[in-house]
Amino acid sequence: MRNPIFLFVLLLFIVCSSPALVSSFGQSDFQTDVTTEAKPWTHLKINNDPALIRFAMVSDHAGGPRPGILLEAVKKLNLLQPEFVLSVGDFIEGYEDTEGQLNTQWDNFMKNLAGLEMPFFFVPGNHDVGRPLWSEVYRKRFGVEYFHFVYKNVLFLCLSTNDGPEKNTGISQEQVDYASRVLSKYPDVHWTLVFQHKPLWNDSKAEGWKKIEALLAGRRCTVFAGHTHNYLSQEKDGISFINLATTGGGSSLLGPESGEFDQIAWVTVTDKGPRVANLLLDGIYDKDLRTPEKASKFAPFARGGAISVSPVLYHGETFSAGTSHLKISNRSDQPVRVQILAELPDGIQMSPGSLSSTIAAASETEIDLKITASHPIASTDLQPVVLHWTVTFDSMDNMPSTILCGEKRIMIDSPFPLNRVKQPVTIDGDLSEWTLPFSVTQPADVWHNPKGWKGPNDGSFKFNTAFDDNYYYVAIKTSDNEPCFDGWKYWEDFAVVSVDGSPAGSADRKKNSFILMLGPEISPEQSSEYSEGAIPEGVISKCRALSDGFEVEAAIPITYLKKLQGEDWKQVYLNIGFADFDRSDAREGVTILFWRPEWKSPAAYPEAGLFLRN
Ligand SMILES: [Ca+2]
Ligand SMILES: [Ca+2]
Ligand SMILES: [Ca+2]
Repeated sequence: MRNPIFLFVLLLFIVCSSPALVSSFGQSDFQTDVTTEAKPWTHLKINNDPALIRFAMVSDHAGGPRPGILLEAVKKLNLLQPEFVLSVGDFIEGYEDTEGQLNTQWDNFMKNLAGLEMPFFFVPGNHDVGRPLWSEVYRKRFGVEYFHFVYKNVLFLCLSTNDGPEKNTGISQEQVDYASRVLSKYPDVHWTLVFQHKPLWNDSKAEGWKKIEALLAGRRCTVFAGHTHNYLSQEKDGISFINLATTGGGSSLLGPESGEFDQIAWVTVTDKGPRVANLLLDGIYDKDLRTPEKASKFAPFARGGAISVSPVLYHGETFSAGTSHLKISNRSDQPVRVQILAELPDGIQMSPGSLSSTIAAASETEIDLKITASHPIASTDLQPVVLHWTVTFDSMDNMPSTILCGEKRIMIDSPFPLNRVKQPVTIDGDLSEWTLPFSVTQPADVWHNPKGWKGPNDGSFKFNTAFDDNYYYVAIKTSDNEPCFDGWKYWEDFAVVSVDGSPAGSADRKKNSFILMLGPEISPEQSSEYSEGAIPEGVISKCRALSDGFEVEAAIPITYLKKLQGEDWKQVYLNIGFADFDRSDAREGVTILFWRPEWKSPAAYPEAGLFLRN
């Protein structure tokens, strides 16, 4: 094929006859059959610049070490597949006086590191080289304590911060001279990355370091250290100084905000410099994060079904005492530790008040919880008892324990009298004709996003319900830290009113129920579009926005109840939910706070929300 014209024609033929080839993007590895003008992607500037460097870092492993962490880090580094791994020292505990003892420690460390699939670069810490003998052992294994390498035009300068007299903290003049020579040799590298154990930039007496810092001035440079077991990122004179947390070193593990956590740092050197992603070791999982086997073990607890409580049911206008039945089923093949702490409403005691026990594999436990009021409490004021539960599956194979937690609410419930209205009701969104004796400061259910409800100041409500010859009424006033009425559907505040006019003993009392969505910016059309069940003809409602929530009045024609139960209708089931969206808490999202368990919820019970005509 020596004819260049033939070759050109052949190429042209190949390009024109295969729309799959996206040669115009210069992405010869990318092929597709999408030929439409609109594309199912944003653009094709694929992030695959061969100049990119992607490496990982580990931090301190000594000082009260947890040796299982390094093994875990090695597994997780292999999952992440960096090009290589850097470190900032303190690999072994040190503090031994013989070469043999030190070598035993190194052998253990190297054994744990052996599974790492990519190169690992050693930068020594005070536990590794902080005494002359330790330094001697280190050099026998690793040759030098400070060194450099250049990779893809980036200078990696690895220093030793235990290079003072007698191997105390400091950087010797010899090492300063070395750094100076290296920096002069590579004045124009794309970036300079410095790795050292101690963050000497915070040490005013670190003379050797000060000289190196002066040499770094004006360079595109990032400096990494460890030692403090406490993450801190600082900026000084255009240089980033990053102090990593731990990878197995002593730590209270209080979490990212306190800087105490086990980590891998993932560093990508781009054309604009390094981008650092701090990955919590506990946040990296392999593909078997959840398998059918694990799902069957944890799901009953995760969904809350393994722990159940019965409601405390009574009759009368005040509550004084009752019993709830708590049942915990462990269907897994290992014992679980269960802790339960009760959050009690004012004036309520529970015995026992807390529970801490181990439930054997494939077994269950049952316990009676005696609930008493220190003085009779009006039914309309009663809030549920909240049981905060924690279930721990202890670690089986040197991986973190699985801790699940959640809440169960014990409802204290009685049928309520349904009264005639005290004075005529006008459906105008103004509740001045109403008293609102029902107070909901602790919901029975927090729907959608349980963590999104921060307590009564976030969302609570009061309501009342009554009837006259023409209508059955509901009036609600919400209290909200952040009223929001300009969203869409769930992304704004509104009330959910569920009504069931079925007669007593009805086989399926949900069959005749309907749900109204009522909010200041929710139109009747919107309400009927999203509501469930057949809304009876003639329902009227009005809402009014307030600075701290909203008010709702709704009237349902009494014919609805008469049709289902006859002229002599006797009862109605009611539930009310306050759907609260707060713009400043969009992360944890919308919550629906239900007065009684939602009728479809597993926590529902037949007597929930029953009103008997008075
Ligand atoms: Ca009114
Ligand atoms: Ca709120
Ligand atoms: Ca709100």
